[in-house]
Amino acid sequence: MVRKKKVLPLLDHLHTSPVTTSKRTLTDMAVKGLNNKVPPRCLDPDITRICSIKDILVTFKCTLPAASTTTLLTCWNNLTCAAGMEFRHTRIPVPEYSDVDKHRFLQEIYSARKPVVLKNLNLGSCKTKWTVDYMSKKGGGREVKIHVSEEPQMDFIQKNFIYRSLPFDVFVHRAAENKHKEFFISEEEKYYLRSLGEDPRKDVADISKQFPELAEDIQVPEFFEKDQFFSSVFRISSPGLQLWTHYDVMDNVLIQVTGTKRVVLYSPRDAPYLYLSGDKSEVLDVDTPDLVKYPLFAQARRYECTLHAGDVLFIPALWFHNTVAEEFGVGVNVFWKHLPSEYYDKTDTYGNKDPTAASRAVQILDRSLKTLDELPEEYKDFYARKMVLRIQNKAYSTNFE
Ligand SMILES: O=C(O)CCC(=O)C(=O)O
Repeated sequence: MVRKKKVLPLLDHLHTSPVTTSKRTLTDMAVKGLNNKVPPRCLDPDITRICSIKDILVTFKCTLPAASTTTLLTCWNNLTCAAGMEFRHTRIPVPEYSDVDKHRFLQEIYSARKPVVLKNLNLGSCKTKWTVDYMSKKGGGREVKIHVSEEPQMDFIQKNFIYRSLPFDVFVHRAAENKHKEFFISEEEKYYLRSLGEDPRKDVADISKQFPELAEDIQVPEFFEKDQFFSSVFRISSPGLQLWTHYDVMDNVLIQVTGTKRVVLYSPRDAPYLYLSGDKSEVLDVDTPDLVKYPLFAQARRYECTLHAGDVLFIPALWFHNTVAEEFGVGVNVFWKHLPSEYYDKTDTYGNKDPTAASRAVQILDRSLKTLDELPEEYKDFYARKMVLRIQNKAYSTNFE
């Protein structure tokens, strides 16, 4: 029998709606989907109708007593894909708190190191003042570097966007419209501004320096000491624009001043399921992911919230986040150093370079991997597994949920 512990996460994902599938589809699934991991006999060639995905899994469970959760999930993912069923992650709502002051934030929220939505904070006059016309007038004609993309889903790894410069006032008007008379690629192109420092290689973004006339309208929640401040960044998006899943190394609050934004978050503990490339996840489409290519993604726990004008999302360092602007909107996110300064990379102007000790450890790991290459495959595999165990035993924390 399959051990209960392994099957439980799988059962969490069960869909029970009936599916009809043909013998041909089953054979295709066996060949393509199951990656030869499942003996073909579990797919009875005489079955032409399957009552539910659950029935298939019961068959798998009996036929694959030693299957890991990953293998079972792969089977399940492929079956649902092949049967044309939509994958749906369970959504864990991000908790909401109202009227939180510094004391309560530090006592109740901050120490838990989990995202929360803070409502009803005093953010100053920005919420009512920051219309398109006001922003353009006050922000003026200074040049800003923006992302321009034909597709709403921006992909940093495949780079499906270009960088262009526009005067801030022109940019704000363009970002607020759905169709453009003047454009770079197409009349429905999308825009995204992540504001930068004067010289982005040396200076951090600080709206009070780059946009002082607008910065005076916003009151940033004072949840940290002044000397911990790192940067404040404008995030202005066209309607529909989706920003890739990534993590930052500093704590931050995302202040949604106008517009509505959906944010999906994943715990740092779920990094193994996110197919990382640097600080970004390769899984671009978090709603309908390609589970044949990314089977482990089904195991990532999806936290979700929708930010409305005036909401503030606390994103603890290392929490992955993916945003979709449901309408044109202006956000400001504020990063602060929650660790002592010496932990951070002094050349980091974005808040996303790994702490120096982490970067050094990764360099040493790369050297170790090169050294392992000197061994024959069988030995390399054996010692690599031992090293992984050592890392798990020595460096994994047990101090988490
Ligand atoms: O609001 C966005 O578009 C992205 C926000 C973000 O990446 C952050 O707050 O770190």
